[in-house]
Amino acid sequence: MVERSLGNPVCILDMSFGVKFSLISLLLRALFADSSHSNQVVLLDTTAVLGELGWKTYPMNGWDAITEMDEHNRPIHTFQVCHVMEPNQNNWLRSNWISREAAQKVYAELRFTLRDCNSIPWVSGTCKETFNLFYMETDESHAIKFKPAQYTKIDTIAADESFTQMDLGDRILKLNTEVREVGPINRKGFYLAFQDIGACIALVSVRVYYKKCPFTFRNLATFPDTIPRVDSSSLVEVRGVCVKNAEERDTPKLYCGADGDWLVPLGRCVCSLGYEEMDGTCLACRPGFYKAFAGNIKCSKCPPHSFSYEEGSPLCHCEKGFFRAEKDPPTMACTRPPSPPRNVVFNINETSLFLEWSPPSDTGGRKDLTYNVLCKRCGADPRHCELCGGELRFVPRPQGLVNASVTVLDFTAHANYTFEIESLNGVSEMSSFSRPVTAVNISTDQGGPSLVGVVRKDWASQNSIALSWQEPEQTTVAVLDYEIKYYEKEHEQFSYSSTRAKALSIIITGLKPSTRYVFHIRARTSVGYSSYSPKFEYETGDETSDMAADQGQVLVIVTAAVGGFTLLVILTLFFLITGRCQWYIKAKMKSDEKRRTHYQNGHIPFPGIKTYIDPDTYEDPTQAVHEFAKEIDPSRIRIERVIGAGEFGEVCSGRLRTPGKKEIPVAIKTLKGGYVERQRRDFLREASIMGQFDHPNIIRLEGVVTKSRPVMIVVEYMENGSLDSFLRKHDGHFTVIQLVGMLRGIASGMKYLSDMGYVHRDLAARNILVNSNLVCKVSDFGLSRVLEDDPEAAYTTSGGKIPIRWTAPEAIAYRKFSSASDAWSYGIVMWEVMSYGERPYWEMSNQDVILSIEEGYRLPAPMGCPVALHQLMLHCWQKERGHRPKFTDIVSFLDKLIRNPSSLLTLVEDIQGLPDSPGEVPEYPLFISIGDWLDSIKMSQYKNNFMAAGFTTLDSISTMSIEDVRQIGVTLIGHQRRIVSSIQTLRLQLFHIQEKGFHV
Ligand code: ACK
Repeated sequence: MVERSLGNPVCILDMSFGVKFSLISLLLRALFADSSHSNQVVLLDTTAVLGELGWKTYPMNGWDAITEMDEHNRPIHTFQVCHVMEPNQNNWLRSNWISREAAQKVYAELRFTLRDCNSIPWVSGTCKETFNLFYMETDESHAIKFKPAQYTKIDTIAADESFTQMDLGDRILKLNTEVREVGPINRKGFYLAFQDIGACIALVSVRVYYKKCPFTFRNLATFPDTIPRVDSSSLVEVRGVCVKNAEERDTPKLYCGADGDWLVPLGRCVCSLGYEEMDGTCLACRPGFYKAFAGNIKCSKCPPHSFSYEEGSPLCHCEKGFFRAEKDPPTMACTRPPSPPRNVVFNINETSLFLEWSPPSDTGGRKDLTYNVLCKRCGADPRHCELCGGELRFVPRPQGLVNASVTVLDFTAHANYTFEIESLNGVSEMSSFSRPVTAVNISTDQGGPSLVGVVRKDWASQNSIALSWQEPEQTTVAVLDYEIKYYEKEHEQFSYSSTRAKALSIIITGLKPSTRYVFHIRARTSVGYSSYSPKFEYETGDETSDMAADQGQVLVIVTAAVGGFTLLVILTLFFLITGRCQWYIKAKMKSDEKRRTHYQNGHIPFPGIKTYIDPDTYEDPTQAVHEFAKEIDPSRIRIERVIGAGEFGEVCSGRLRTPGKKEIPVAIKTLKGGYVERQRRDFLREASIMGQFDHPNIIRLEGVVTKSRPVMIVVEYMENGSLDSFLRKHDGHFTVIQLVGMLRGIASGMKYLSDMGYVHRDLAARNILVNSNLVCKVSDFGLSRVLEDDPEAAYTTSGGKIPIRWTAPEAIAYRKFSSASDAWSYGIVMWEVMSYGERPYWEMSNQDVILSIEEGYRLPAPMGCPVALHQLMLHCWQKERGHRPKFTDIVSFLDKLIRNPSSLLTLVEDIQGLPDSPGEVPEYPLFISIGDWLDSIKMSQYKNNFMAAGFTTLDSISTMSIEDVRQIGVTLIGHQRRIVSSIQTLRLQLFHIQEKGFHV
């Protein structure tokens, strides 16, 4: 190992490097000083090693270790080799053992300069411009002898830029940086080795690191340092832990991506009772404040008549004399019992006493005011009272009165009563003070003594009771008539009835069967009413009690029934004869009607465009197939290869001959033997659908074979198979314009389908086929019926389930499939295309996908995705389905992009790096039309004004002033301001985007 200082050059070329070391050291310090790698864990950094590096060289005179001190007297370790004059070089430099630590995937970043061979005279043939990087994994951390054969090659490293003698003269430094993945490494550590085979290199620094998702706070939860998986397509799901004084609302989760980025925040923690959120932590509420619910709300001031002395109070305590009822929310002021009622007045006649009062002057701060009325009967001395018995009736009731009045019935004549009325509210029970009442004394002088004694029941039927009573024995006054009062025993307080009788008996009719009634009777005399008789309870009879009813009536009923039955038989026979044809006509009409309404239902056919007809509306599915698909003679088909397995049988490729035409390649879907009729129908259903379409971006049906076995569907052949696997196979191979071209084709096919009123329901890259010219065509028209007819089938179709990741939320939630839900799926297809067949939402579970969509999460832009395309995706994924673009808008937007390819130059990564909001992803406009923009600021009513004035693009409005807005007819000043302020924001965003070459 050679370590030496600078002033000792061994050859011209060494000297060339020597001249540059001070430059390199300065540059290195600068480079590393401002590069922050928060998601990298460094295992080795030669620029940070203070002592000797101790790396080994083989042979000894191959690589040279040069250590220079920087201005802070810290060593800078570099290695150089430059034996370009001598042939057959094989110089090795080996690092020390590097511990793997927790890494699953390790990276080595090399910085080096390399001399251009052409700039060195006389070296042609021997001089090289590359070196090799090797590694060897081992658990042994020292004393390993160097044996080149044990090392595995990682890569040949070439310089992006080499320097010449002239550069040296001009003191131009051309430093190369190359990063390589080391491994896979499963042992405890490894060595790196650098093999030179005759180049002129200075290895200036080596940094070895692995990536991690760094400890982070998100939604009041902490997430630990997490090492990504080796497999870059799968994410690590990490559960967060709530910060102090916070609790889980939905399990907080993040996913750690391969590059050490945290993705897809789900769930959250919320501050507990008595704590509020402040800068990502939960702080205790101050005294005088409280927080009664867990959640991200602020602490509130204690409500009136309550206080809190401590910090972190979940509740405020009531002041003395104030209370909180059990069901009172903590946000409510503390309250107290009400003052007594005021101004009691009464009104008495022979039968009833009406009491009325005014509400209390102080309700105690509550609305749940009620009243209780207590009755006392007093003697001549009002101090000697006793509680009234049950003889009095209160309507509606004596306690818990909501209105400030009550009617008292059945009081005794010539008596003194005292009624005490108290007011109560929800906290009266809590107060230990005695309750204030308002009392009123009333004497009932109006009534006379009771003249009626016993009231007898003579008989009872289901609906009537006959009563009788005795004539009063010794009365001095003449009885004019009797008043009979009665009510259902169970519903006493609700209502009563009364009737009059001149005689000493009465039949009361209109009663309910098997019901107990209470009766009492009083006499009306020339000097007024007597008191009521005592109460008598009698019950009406049940059905059996009417058995003795008039036999004649029974006979009439039986005769009528027999007659009715005969009539029924005659009528039935009549309908049987005439009804069959009626039924047939109706069924036929229904089927035609169904077909007709399908056109009308929410879909207005475009003039000149055919409308899709659901084959299920045909009574006979075979008729539908033959209406829309040609029958092919199987002798014209030559099957060549099996290319896959379909839902119903093999998919083959082959050739189709048509007389007078060129033979064409076709794909042939077969229906495997042993099928049941339903499977045959479902299989051919796809042909009935496909046969109705004629568009360059919809898979073309050549015909069907139904009259011989096997049953077949013959379609055009698509050389590149399905789009998802095609893209995965050709990861990164296409230009953005090519990808946009594919997307445009799919959108155009979908526009055709939606114009025809057909909803696909399973639009996904796997259901798009690609031909040899990269033309994409929509296929797979099988799923829709299964999903529509059988609610269970959503989970049991060929794919197994409703395609959650591709399906719009309203279609998942309540099966609202429409062209707008197809637009959502189209957005997902865009994402699949731009990520070369990545699985949407990666390894997240379906449940998590649904949840995260609900929470507003949307797929981020795939790497290298132009802003304009991600915008369009986001537009397709609007929650409100009416806000999603129509396929016709999508096609014209993509056309614009294709016509103006510079609009695709700005990638989402570029925008995210804009300087406005350091560390954060700035919002870029999610609108593609004036209409969307106006919708978003709730100014949709002005769409026509903008259009009429010629403002049709976002570009065009960016310079509008308040005066311009006024001139196009926005008269309200508030609306003018809102529009102009939104334009200003938009202008800023557009400025950034247009700076980078993007135009909406
Ligand atoms: O991904 P692939 O190659 O494309 O595998 C599937 C397989 O058959 C089962 O569906 C392929 N396939 C289906 N229809 C066609 C077609 N019209 N042309 C070529 N390949 C097709 C599909």
